[in-house]
Amino acid sequence: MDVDALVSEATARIEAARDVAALEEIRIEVLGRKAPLVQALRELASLPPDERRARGDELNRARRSLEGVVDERARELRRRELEERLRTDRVDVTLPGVRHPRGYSHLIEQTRRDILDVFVGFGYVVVDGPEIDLVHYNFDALNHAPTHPSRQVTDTFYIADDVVLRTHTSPVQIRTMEAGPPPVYMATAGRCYRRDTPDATHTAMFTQIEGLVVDRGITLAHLKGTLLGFARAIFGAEREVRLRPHFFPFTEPSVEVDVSCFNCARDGSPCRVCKGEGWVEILGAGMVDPNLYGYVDGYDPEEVSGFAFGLGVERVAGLRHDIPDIRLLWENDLRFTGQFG
Ligand code: FA5
Repeated sequence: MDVDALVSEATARIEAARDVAALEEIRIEVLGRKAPLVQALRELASLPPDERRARGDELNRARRSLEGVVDERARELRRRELEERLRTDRVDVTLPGVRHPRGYSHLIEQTRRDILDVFVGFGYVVVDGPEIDLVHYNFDALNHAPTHPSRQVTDTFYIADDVVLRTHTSPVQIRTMEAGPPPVYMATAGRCYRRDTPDATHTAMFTQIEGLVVDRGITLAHLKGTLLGFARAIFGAEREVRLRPHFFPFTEPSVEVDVSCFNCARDGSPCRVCKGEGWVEILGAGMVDPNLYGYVDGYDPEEVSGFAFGLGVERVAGLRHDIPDIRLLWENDLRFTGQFG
């Protein structure tokens, strides 16, 4: 074997290797177990002792020389590959980033939270109630006469003779009083269902927030003060409220509550929010009818009194954001909902 020729041929091949993988193939051919040079080293032992040393020196030098060339080439190739990667992987930090769309709460949910936050701030406890409820809670225990029109199948979704999709959140008043003695400072929110024909201010499914306070010495003045605080938190610090007589079966006296218009100078000129009235209706309320205490234990109308109120979340959202038709809130067109994200 001509060792010099082998070394110079292998060196040329190693130096010509185009990448790390090709270099590794060549390394196995010239320095691997089956390489002629390595075989020759293995066969040294069979040589006569006087030839063995000189041949051994020559072969080992050749091997070390080739190992050095391989190492050198590997370093060179790795350096080039790194340079190439740095060149092609370069990040242009001035390019616009990729925007990852973030989720957001639906406007109904945002409004629900804003309103509940106000009452939590007043110290109310937030409770939950079932959307499918007994006629007992939805109507009977709320003092609705057996002939009350809202009980009719044309107004209310019945699931069975004695089970309805609740038409309001007021059943939670009775459930809360059943659950424990006074004092009560409770707020609840949730979906309600009515067979109303959909229009700009009505949908068959909508969201109400209900409040109930029962304690010693509670008067209509407390109700008015509470609703004034609520109106100012939600519609602006300058707002006033006014109570107008109304009727609900479960409150006596009952009132409808208006908030002073937050959109106009209130000088009678045309206004799309209050229609020039200066006032906007926001909710129904009243003093808890003492009859209701008869449906629960531990509430003595001689000892305690209370007020309750209920409002429509979609209507409040519509007023605050100038939404002309609350059906938009349920259509879930992202071009609409995205404006409140
Ligand atoms: C009630 O439901 C009473 N339970 C409120 C109440 C509670 C009074 C406690 C006294 C004491 P009313 O039917 O007016 O009242 O509904 C209250 C609010 O729910 C309305 O002002 C309106 O904002 C909303 N609402 C009622 N029906 C619909 C509907 N079909 N679509 C959207 N919102 C509605």
